[in-house]
Amino acid sequence: MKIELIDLIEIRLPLVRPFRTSCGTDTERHTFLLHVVTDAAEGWAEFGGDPGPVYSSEFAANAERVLRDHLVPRVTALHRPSAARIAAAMSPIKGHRMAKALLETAVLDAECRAHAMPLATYLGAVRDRVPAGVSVGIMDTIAELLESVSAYLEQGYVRIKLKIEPGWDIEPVRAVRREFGDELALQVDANAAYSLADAEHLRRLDEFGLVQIEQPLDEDDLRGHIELSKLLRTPICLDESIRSAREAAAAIGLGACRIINIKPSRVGGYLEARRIHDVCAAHGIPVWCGGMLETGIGRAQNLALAALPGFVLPSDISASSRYYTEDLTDAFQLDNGCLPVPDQPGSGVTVLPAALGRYAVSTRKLYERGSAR
Ligand code: SMG
Ligand code: MG
Repeated sequence: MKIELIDLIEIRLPLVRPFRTSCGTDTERHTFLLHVVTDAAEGWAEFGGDPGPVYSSEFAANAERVLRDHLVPRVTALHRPSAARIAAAMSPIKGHRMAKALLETAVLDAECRAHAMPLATYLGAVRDRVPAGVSVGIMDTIAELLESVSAYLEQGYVRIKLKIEPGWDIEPVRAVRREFGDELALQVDANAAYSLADAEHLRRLDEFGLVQIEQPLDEDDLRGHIELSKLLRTPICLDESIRSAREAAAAIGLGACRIINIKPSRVGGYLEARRIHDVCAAHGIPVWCGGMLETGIGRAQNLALAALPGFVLPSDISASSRYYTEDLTDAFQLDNGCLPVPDQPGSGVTVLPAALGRYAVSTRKLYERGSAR
C-alpha cells in the first residue's frame, strides 16, 4: 500500500445540547478528520481531542503541528506503510498519543478496506451489537437532570453515567437513584475533579450502588487511586490515567482500579486499545469503550472495538441523535438499547460529502506523494 495523499479537515458540528463536565462546557464538536488516500483504498480517522488541553494535555493545534512536522514525514517515508508498522516509525516522537492514534487509525481503515475486511473482524470482534450507555452532563437543576435521564431511558439506553464535580455529586446521584430505582445501571465520572482529601465525601456515594466511579483523581495520581480504592466500596474505573497497556498493567497490579475505560484516541490507537483489552482480560478486569463525542466516523470504529469479548460493560457509544442533528455518516440508531457493529469493510461507514461540506471549515494538505512540501 502506498500513501498518495493525506488531508486534514477541520470540522465544527453543533451539539444538540451543551455538554457540561468538570472540564468545562462543550456546545459543538470542533476537531479535525484525517483523510488518507492510498493506491489501494482510502481511510478516515477523527482526532479525539478538543481545541484546548482540558480533558487531556493534547489539543487540536498541537496535534496538527506534530502530525505535519514529525509523524506524517516518518510514516510516509516507510517503504510499505501498514497499521502494524506505523507505531514503530512514530516511536522516536514522545507522547502525542492522540495525534499518533489518528494517523494509525486512518491507515488501518484504508488497509482493512483494501482487504475488504471489517475493522471489527480485524480486531477480533465476537458481537454484532453493542449495548449503549449514555453520558449525561452536569445540569443547572436536579429537575432538568431527571427529565434528561428519563428521556434517555425511554429511548432505551441501558446504562446512565452522570458527570460529577464538587457541588454536583451526592444530590444528583441520590435523586436519580430515587426516581429510577435500584435496577438502573448507574455510574459517575468526575474527570479528575477531586483529591484524596475528598475521600470521606466520595465515600457517601457508596450507598447508591454505583457500577463504578470513573477517574475521581488527577490522571497522574496513581497512589491516590490506590488509597481511595481501599476506602470506597464503589469500584474505581480509570480513564485519563491509562494511556498504554503498560500503564494498565501497573494500575491493575497496584490495585488502583477494578475497571478500565478504553478510549482508542487516548491510548494511541486501536492496536494499543486491543492490547489494553488483552491485559485486562488476562487479569479479569472488565473494560468498556469511552467516547469523545465522536461523529459517525470515530463512533463506527469504537463500535468495532467494543465488540471484543472483554468489553462486558456498556460503553459510552450512543446513537447519533444524542450528539448531532446531522451526522457525517448515516445515523447510528438504537435498536433495543444496542447499536449495530458495522459489518462493511474498514470502519464500515461512508462519509457523506454533503454533510461534510456543511460542517468542514477548512482543509489542509499534509502530504502528497511526489510533491515536495
Ligand atoms: O462520546 O458519549 C460520548 C461522551 C462520553 O463522557 C464522555 N466522555 O471523560 O469519559 C469522559 C468524557 C470525555 C469527554 S468530555 C471532557
Ligand atoms: Mg471519563
